[in-house]
Amino acid sequence: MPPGVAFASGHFTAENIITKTTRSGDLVGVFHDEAAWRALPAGTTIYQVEMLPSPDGEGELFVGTTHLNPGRVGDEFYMTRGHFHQRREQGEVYFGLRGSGLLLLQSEQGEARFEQVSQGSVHIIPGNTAHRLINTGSEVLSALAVWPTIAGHDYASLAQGFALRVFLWEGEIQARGVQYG
Ligand code: M6P
Ligand code: ZN
Repeated sequence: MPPGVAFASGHFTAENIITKTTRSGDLVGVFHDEAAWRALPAGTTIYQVEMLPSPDGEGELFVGTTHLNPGRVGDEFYMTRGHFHQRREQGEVYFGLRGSGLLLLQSEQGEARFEQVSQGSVHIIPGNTAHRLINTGSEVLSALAVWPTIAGHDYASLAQGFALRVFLWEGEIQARGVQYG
């Protein structure tokens, strides 16, 4: 049997699945409201990534699913750390499996935009584009991703954060630009 993915839960049906958990305490400096972030138990799971085993090397692909919990740090929705690829020219595909949220995309020049993620949505992330998932719904947001094994992750270039943040403000989902300086 080849590996599969259960549409309802987004979980892989395969042997040798590799799982990585990202907890609140891992996301230092990621959320806007530092006091609210400190108030969360450091062991609170924000997201988990399941991956199928892949060979490494030019031309090979990773397949993984991110399961991003619903919740907020202060008024800001839970989100992944987000990254550029170390090999900047390498792209990626995201595919919405369950839940609802946003895919935040940002160019090297700092221009940011969103795509709506929902069950069945397909997102082609071009090269040279940072990407982050944001769960604006009340269920787990699961999205399958396919990316080249050679792509690598560059988190350091986003140490200042993305140019847009997403909050629940007076009962509405609101994106706000961020001023750095
Ligand atoms: C997706 C892919 C992975 C990534 C993961 C979590 O599954 O894009 O490469 O690691 O999401 O995102 P991040 O690394 O930004 O925490
Ligand atoms: Zn990526």
